[in-house]
Amino acid sequence: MAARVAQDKYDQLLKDGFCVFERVLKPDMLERVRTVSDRLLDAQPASHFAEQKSTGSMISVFDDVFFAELVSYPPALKALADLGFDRPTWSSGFVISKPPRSPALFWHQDWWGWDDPCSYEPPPQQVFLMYYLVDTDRHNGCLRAIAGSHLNRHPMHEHVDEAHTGELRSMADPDHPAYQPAPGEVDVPVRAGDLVIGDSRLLHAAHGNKSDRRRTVITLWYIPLYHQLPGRIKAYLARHPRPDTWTEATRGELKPLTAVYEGEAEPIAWNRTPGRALK
Ligand SMILES: O=C(O)CCC(=O)C(=O)O
Repeated sequence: MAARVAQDKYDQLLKDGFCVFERVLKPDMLERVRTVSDRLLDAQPASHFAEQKSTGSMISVFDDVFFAELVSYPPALKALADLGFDRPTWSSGFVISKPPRSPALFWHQDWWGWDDPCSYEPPPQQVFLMYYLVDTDRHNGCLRAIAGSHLNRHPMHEHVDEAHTGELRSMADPDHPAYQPAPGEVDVPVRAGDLVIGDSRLLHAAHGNKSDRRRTVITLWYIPLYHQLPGRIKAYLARHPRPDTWTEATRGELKPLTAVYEGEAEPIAWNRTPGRALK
């Protein structure tokens, strides 16, 4: 990628909180990701989708070690390196799929280290890499974002202080403001195989899926500047419990992406609620 284009994407990530890299998943890899994701989705009981009515599904990628290949997929690591993140680590990921004719995903942000002052500075602590497996638009549930909300307080913050509550996931109150349009929101439609990279502090949501087809996204969480983070955040990330089926991948292709911390700091407390320091 030309240095100028990469710089523009980096600037957009810092200013707006997200940017898009086109056609990152090659057709054969896209097909393999679809096959594995569909298999996991087809194996879920109906109760899973009822509990996740707004999200659609929430299946850990640790359920299939195939995803280690996606986590270490060279074109994705190249996109991160183009942004200047050439020593990222990786923590977790999910298969999030909206069934046909399903409702909107609530507004939320995903950062969990709000107690640390670095959370109120521009460089991203954690980024999502989202791969949509079908072309998306307003009709089938594309991503929505409130540009700049990773650094600046927005009225929506008042409504979704506590992210990902069971009530929001199961859509206990469909009239809750978290499901409504938000001032200044933008749609982020993409083509299957494009890669959306975004700051975990960004307020984002998704339109409902009004189509007859499943709309799946794979969200993977990376720590782009792990080596620069405070010890207590590193200590938290370096715990990474993983199933036995991932041991070989962790020692192999995931080794360069695995957080290691040898300092004395205690892991930071998990806190998903932004503090008043948000401008
Ligand atoms: O379903 C979507 O389009 C977005 C998923 C999401 O918000 C997330 O993974 O944090």
